[in-house]
Amino acid sequence: MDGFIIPATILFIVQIIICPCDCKGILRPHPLTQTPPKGIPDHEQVSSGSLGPLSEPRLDSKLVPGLSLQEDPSKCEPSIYIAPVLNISTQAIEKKLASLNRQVQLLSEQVRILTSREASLQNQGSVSLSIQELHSLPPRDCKDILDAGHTRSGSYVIQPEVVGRPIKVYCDMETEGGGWTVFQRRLNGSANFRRSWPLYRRGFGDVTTEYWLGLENLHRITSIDEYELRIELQDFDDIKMTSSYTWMRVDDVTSNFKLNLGPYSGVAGDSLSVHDGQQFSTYDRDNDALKDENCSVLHGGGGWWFGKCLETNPNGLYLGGVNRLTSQGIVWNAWKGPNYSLKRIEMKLRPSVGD
Ligand SMILES: [Ca+2]
Repeated sequence: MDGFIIPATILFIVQIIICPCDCKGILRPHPLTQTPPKGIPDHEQVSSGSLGPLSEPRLDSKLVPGLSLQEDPSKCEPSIYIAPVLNISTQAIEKKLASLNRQVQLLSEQVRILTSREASLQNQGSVSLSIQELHSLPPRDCKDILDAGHTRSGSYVIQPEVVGRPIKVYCDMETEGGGWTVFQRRLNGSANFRRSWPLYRRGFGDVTTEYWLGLENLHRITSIDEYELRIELQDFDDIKMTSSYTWMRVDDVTSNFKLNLGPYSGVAGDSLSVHDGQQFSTYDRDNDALKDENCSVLHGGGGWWFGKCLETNPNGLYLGGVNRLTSQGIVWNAWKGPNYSLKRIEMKLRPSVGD
C-alpha cells in the first residue's frame, strides 16, 4: 500500500506545480500570494471529501488557499508555481494521504468481492458441465434412442446402467409408437436355439435376424424401470396376433433368472402367465418344476421358464407350421395349439406408460 501512496502523492504535487495548458481554469497566485485570505483559517477549509479519479486529482481555489481561478483560456500556458505549493501545509497533505488510504481500502474490498464472485461463477460452470454430462449419457433402452430422434428400426447399442457394459440390440421403432427393445426373435430358423446355460445367460445369435439377448441383459434392463412386455406372433398364413403383459421383470442369477409378470391383454390368448414365477432352464441346467425330467430336453432343447412343462415354447425347434412333434416347436398353445410351430415370434420391452 505504501508503494501506491507515494507515487500518488508525487503526482498530486506535480500537478499542483505544473498547470497544463488545456485546462479550462488556470491556477494563479492569489493577489495576497504569501498570506491566506482573511476569514479563512490556515488551510482548515481544505476539502476532506472524495478526491475523484486518482489519475486526475482536481484542484480549485478552495482546495489550495492562496490560489485564485483565472477563467481566460487564451492566457493558458505552462507555468511553474512554487509559491502555492509552499502554502500547502503538512496537515493538508496528511489529510490527502488519509483519503487515498481510504480509497485503497475501498479498492481492496472491491477486489475481494470480485474474486469471490469469480469463484462463484466458476462453481456454476461446474454445475452446467454436470448437466451436460447427464445429457450425454448413453441410452438405457430403445425408447431413449427413439426419444433422441432415431425413428428407423435397426441395430443399436444401449446401456441400462450409468456405468456398465453396452448391449447391442434390435430396436423396433415402428410398432405402436416404437421404442421397443427386442430381446428374442425367430423368423426363418437361421439360428440354433439348442444352446447351453452359459449362452442363454450371455446371449447369442444375430440382432438383425434371429437372436436371444441374454438373461443377464434382461435382468439389467428390467431392473432399472418397469417394462411392458409385447409378444408378436405370425403364422404361415401371415396372420398376426399379439399378447401383452403390463410389466415383466427378470430376477438375477441367484434365483436362476426367475420370471415375474404383470396382467395379460391381447388377442392371441394368454399362454405365458402359467410360466410366471418359474426359474429359467436349459438342456444342461434343470430348474423346472417337473420332477425327475428336464422340460428343455423333452421339448426341443431350447431354454425357457418351464414349469411342468409349457404352454408356450418360443425358443423351441423351427418346425415350419403344423407338425407331429407336440410342444417341441415354437408353440403358443392359446392360439395355434401344441402342434403348430409359428413362422415368426418377437418378444420386446418398452418402459410402461407413464414412465
Ligand atoms: Ca426337472
